[in-house]
Amino acid sequence: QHNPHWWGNRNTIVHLFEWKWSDIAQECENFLGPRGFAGVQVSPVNENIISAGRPWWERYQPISYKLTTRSGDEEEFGDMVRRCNDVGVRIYVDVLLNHMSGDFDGVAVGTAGTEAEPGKKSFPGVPYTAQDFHPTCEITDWNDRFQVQQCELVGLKDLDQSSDWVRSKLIEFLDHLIELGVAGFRVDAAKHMASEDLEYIYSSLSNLNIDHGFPHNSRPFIFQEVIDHGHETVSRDEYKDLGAVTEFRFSEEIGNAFRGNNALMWLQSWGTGWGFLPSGQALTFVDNHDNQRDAGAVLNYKSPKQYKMATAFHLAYPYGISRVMSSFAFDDHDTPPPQDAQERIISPEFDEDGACVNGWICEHRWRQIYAMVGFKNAVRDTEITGWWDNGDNQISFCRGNKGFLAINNNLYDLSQDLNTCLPQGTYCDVISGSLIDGSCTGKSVTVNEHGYGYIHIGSDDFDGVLALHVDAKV
Ligand code: QV4
Repeated sequence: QHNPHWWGNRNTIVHLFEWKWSDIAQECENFLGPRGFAGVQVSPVNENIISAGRPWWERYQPISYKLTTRSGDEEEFGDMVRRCNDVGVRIYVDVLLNHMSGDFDGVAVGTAGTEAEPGKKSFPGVPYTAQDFHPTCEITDWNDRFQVQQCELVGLKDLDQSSDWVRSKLIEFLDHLIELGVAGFRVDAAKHMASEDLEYIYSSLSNLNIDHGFPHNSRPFIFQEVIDHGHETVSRDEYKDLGAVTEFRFSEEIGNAFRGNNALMWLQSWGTGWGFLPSGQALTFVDNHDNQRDAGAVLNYKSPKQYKMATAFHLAYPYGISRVMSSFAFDDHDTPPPQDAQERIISPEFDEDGACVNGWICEHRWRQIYAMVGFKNAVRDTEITGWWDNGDNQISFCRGNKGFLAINNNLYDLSQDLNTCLPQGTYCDVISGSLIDGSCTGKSVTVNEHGYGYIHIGSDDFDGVLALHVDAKV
């Protein structure tokens, strides 16, 4: 279940973290479809516990499988899926199969109004009772398989996926989403579930809904959250044949490289050469909603120049199933999404350039990022050729004769003739500007009959990247 069911030549997923369904529906129609995005990962859809201050992570504490959250209800969800599919943008849902909510004093009321007593492992909305869960214990040793898979991840009540009842409820929930037209799932905390149990669940799912444009016998796309930095007892390899796996080493290494801890010249062997999973099994990202909040190597929107360079490389280099992050501004781990005084999530608003203004970051609307989504579509199915580097932090390469990327992460200028591999002509650099009505608002590069062009990226240029492709020929 590794096929994401992309439409046409599209090939980038965006995670619209905490967005409301009605806003995503509009975003599909107004922005993602026209810009060639392939799909959206949406936040958890099922009912969750209500935590004081409404941190984003309350949505990782389920109360029932009713499709009502702060992002909207079932009707709005269904409407979003249909409208996004209509413009060729797939929906992937973040699903919580590992656990229900953590402890709560007394009776909790979820976002759909369902009551539960998590402390007693009682979730009548499903229903689940204590016997559907593993006995309570804490994970203290992350290399102890029993603890990782049968104890409670941060105290979240740990479902027993070997039980027929639990399996049937999980399958029913996922099938309901398939019926509504989704293309697949991000499986949260997959590492905390036995791969045999997941295999049973995935293989029991219905085919995708043909009424939403999926071919007969299409299997749901699965990508599993397994954090494996290497040498872990529970490894990514146990899951990779069941579906794609989040490749966290990609995120860490790309952050390291673009923070300057590792010369970019080494990226020539990026991918399996770095010990990453085979391309078709790897879900790749510069940052995700968890690790963007951790200090460390991982880059996020707070280091925009480096972040845009890393994203350009991510989307230009042919490796992995790419996902870009679209965040809201945060100060700390618990910052809630933009919300009003009644704690309702607010809709993103845009300025005249299309950038988000009211607490939403919308990296996917940054020109340098959506332009690379277009680049990736334009160069689809080409190989990497013509690698060049200066022995340090200046690199360039071609994608067949369809695209060319150059990056300068040195503190001096990149100025020289380079092989772009492109047909003769003038091309618009889609990073510094856009091609509008046949003229380029940024740098343009003239490519001669041998495919060479003069490339300049100043060390103090606003962006450290230059990208040319055949769909942006002046
Ligand atoms: C607290 C204590 C615990 C204690 C517990 C019990 O910290 O030590 O056992 O109380 O009383 C929130 C709080 C957390 C709290 C917990 C339970 O932050 O402090 O525990 O709730 O009340 C998200 C957040 C978590 C959040 C959780 C549930 O990141 O902070 O916990 O949602 O709301 C590992 C896993 C990996 C996981 C990653 C975070 O291998 O699978 O940790 N990633 C996924 C999601 C992530 C999500 C979960 C898993 C859980 O990407 O966003 O956690 O669904 O690496």
